[in-house]
Amino acid sequence: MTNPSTPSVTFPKGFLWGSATASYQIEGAAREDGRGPSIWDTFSRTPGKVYAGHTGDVACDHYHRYRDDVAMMADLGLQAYRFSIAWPRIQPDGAGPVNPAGLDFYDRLVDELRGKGITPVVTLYHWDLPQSLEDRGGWTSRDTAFAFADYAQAVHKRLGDRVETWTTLNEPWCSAYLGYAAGIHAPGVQDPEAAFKAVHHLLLGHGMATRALRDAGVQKLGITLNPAAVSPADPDSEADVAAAHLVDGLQNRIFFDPILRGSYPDDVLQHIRRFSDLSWLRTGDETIINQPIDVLGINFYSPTYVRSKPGIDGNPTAPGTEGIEFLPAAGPVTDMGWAIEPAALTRLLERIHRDYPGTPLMITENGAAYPTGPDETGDRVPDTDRVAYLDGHLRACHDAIARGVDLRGYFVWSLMDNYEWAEGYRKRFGVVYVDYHTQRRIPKDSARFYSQVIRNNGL
Ligand code: GBH
Repeated sequence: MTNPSTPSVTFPKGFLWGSATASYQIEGAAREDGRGPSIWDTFSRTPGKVYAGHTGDVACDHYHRYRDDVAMMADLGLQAYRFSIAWPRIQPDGAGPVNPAGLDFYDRLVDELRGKGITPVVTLYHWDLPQSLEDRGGWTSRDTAFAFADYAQAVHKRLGDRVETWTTLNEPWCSAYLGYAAGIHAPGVQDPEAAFKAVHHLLLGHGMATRALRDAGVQKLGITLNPAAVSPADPDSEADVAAAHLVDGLQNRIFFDPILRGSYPDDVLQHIRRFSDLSWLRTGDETIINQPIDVLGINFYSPTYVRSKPGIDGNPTAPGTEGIEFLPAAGPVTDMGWAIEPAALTRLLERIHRDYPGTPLMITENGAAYPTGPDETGDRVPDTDRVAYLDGHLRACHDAIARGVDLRGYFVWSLMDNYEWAEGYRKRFGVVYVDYHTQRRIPKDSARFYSQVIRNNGL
């Protein structure tokens, strides 16, 4: 661990330090106070979809323990907390009148945070779509974009006087491709055209909600993406470079370009034509998507390397990538099997800064799964590997800033161990350990390390 008296790198003054979670991953209380079912309730109950049939019914029971959790955040010295709102608590059927009891919870949470001097950063959508909207087509339906904008306004109406920073969507790539192409996330659909429609309607929903919140006076607005730090396995191979360009198009430019430049890239549209007539892309849509944003959230975990390998099957998360191999990690990996390469984060941030200049960036998620639990004393969780991961990636952020990237803050994923989607509770991303039998929280060594980073504004 670093010596607090000699921090070797210092972040800019005002750099924002926080942690992140998401509603379905921590709240539990799945049937309380009028919450309706979401696609994750349905998916997690479908046999074979989630590890050991785990559901978010109880999760970290944060819905009931939020006061203690906020006190713990304050003890750790967090300056900001990024959490998401469960749409099915606000509109149990995904549309129509709001459920005041659902809004009450976030009202209490926001007040609790502010009372402790912690800045709330709200994400409106982190994957828990009301099931009744999915029954009407989910994100493949244009109507869902309109529904999302209505929902965003309802939440803002209640919390807008106390929440400054708003994020529309978390990782629309995951919603669209994992949810509708690979089918490994809710709603479990496997249809490339559906995935591209979902991308578009998610982006349209982002644009409509952004416009509505802007009109309502919000001044800190953005979206969180999970861009791939994709590189060709052999930079001297033309075929590998072309493979990386396609993957960059499908994961990165398909989001960055309409949001920040006002149109989808031609090569990406051309690619999508293999699966769809694009009739869902209407004149004017790209203008709606292209709303000015104040901050672009970046979630980063691991790099991607691809190479051309004629004959190989496509990656199910990237429709039309037949003949492209996604290389397995060569070096050390986390408990998810994801490769660790902090320099890839620096590269990614520099690339975004270069190709899409002018938008302040924020790391809205970064972290690692490791299984470490309490030692023999029962009170300490010596997660040395997570400390090393965070240390490396924080230095990578600092390197990017030193090279001119306008990076404004960092949110560790995650505050505490939680429901890791299709992996259930078996993967632990928290800097705080959660005992799922007792709901006891134990700050891991990484939490203490992170507290010290915040105190020093550096490491
Ligand atoms: C984030 O997703 C989520 O926002 C968060 O809720 C989640 O708990 C956290 O990260 C940890 O997973 O999926 O096989 O194609 C990150 C999702 C991780 C998606 C890396 C792409 C590449 C491997 N991304 N992943 S694969």
